[in-house]
Amino acid sequence: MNRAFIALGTNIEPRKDYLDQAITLLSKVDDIQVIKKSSIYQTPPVGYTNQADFLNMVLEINTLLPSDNLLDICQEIENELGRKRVIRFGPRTIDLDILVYNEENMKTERLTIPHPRMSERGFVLVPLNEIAPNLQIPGLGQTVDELLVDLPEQEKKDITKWKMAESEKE
Ligand code: A4P
Ligand code: MG
Repeated sequence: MNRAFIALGTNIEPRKDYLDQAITLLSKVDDIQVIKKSSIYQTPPVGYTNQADFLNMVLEINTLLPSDNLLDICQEIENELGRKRVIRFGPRTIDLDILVYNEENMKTERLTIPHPRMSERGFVLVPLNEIAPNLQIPGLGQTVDELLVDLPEQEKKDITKWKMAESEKE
């Protein structure tokens, strides 16, 4: 059994529905079990800032799939949920990134693990720290909580736990 962490991000409404649907679709795959879910966080956009705030969260999964097949599944789910690639780092219905896969430290044409930008990103480290603070990030020699402590305050500010507005609840 392989242990992996997947980051989810969305900034097109209905954002909460996209997160829920992505988790449902992942859970439906025979060879994937969702083990842990972080809270949902509201986060200001990073990279390309002229876009709406994101909801981000992180999942821990067990899977029998090799990492490249796991990426296939992530991309199929992105496509199924209407992901369009218009602007790099731009608005998206759903983004599923593989953060960590076992102790792998690898780079192929289509897959880099650990995710190359994860250690600079509050929107990844804050939810990951909630479910796996002691996880060692392969190749970095640091745990998630150590990376988070080292992250500049600027990257963490305005990241807040998200609660659905009363008016949006069914
Ligand atoms: N790829 C390589 N390694 C991986 C991996 N570990 N997991 C390749 C997933 N994919 C990986 O990704 C481009 C290519 O990366 C894929 O074809 C895959 O083969 P993409 O999802 O098509 O494009 P993208 O999402 O625009 O690029 P990427 O690299 O995922 O973007 P980032 O770096 O994740 O940035 N601000 C906030 N607050 N919250 C966010 O979630 N997300 C981004 C996207 C920018 N700003 C954000 C957020
Ligand atoms: Mg992506």
